[in-house]
Amino acid sequence: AKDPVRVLVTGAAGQIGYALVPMIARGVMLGADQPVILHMLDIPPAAEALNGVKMELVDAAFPLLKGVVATTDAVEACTGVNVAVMVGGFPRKEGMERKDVMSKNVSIYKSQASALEKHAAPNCKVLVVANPANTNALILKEYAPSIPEKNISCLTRLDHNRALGQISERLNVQVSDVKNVIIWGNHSSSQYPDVNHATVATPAGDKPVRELVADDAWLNGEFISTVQQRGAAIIKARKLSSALSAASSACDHIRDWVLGTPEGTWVSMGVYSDGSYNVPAGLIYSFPVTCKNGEWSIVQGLSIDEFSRKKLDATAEELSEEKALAYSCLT
Ligand code: NAX
Repeated sequence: AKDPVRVLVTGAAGQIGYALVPMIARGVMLGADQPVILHMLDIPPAAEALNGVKMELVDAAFPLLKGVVATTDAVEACTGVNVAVMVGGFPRKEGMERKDVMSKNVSIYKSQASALEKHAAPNCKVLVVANPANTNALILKEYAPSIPEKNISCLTRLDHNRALGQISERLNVQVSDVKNVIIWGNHSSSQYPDVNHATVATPAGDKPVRELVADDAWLNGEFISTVQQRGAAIIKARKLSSALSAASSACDHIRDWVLGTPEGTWVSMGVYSDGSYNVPAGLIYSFPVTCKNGEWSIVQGLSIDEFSRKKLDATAEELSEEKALAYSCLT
């Protein structure tokens, strides 16, 4: 039998945490033959709720779950973890300035970066979910210099999956037959969901999404804004933000990273920019990536038309501004 993998979930008493931990314990994230030990971190006001989640995990009697650590101590939570899913953060409350929210998250991610750097297992893979996800991941990277930048990412897979879902609904095809959409940039409404290289599997082979949809006005307009605004639409409908879809996408992100993407398929991940596609280096930016042997690499050589170029640049611009704001909070 395989040795258990230790998976940290921060903010585990929150709503994404509540959806995510049972998925991990069922093998959705790391495979049906991979035992896991869950490490759950939250803050003292949520300690009792966190303990309730632990009780439910025990009650669910998951065969793959070999242990549960539930704690409000970041060092205890980070010790020995192989995968860290950072869902905890400070939410934007009504009337709060962007800078105040940024400042709270910068201090959280700065201190959790140190805890991870000092106590996580070597080669720990980190996924930041909490918003502002790209910039929180960047702060984490800066303050955990011994964690390779290749091991730090943020979640844009939910946006990617939303784009697949919209195409599937529009064409009335199976979502599993749609592939190679791309989310470029920030996990915010400036993101660019790009279908220029996306295809649908048909009995006659893969067909371009653009050809099948045959409605550029929709693809360049409503499709993009629907994906960009989907989070807000969920909040409007549910009075709560996306949780099950966020949790499921976080599992997809880690699973593909660890176990690899299928041949001929890429996914979107927020990763440290090396300047590919003329995206400024030094931002955590969502790119199309393939994964193999536990490492992602940015898909190279895709053509970028003028419409796309503007959108790639606009979301990069927003991320540069966020980065500057984050740095201004550091002093
Ligand atoms: P909740 O408010 O339900 O849960 C957040 C949890 O984090 C709470 O239990 C809170 O006590 C805990 N927390 C706060 N500070 C902490 C700290 N310093 N250490 C550990 N835990 C801490 O929010 P939820 O709906 O679960 O969303 C969590 C985060 O995901 C939010 O930042 C949200 O904006 C972000 N999202 C990101 C998405 C993405 O695709 N990247 C999509 C979904 C979601 O909106």
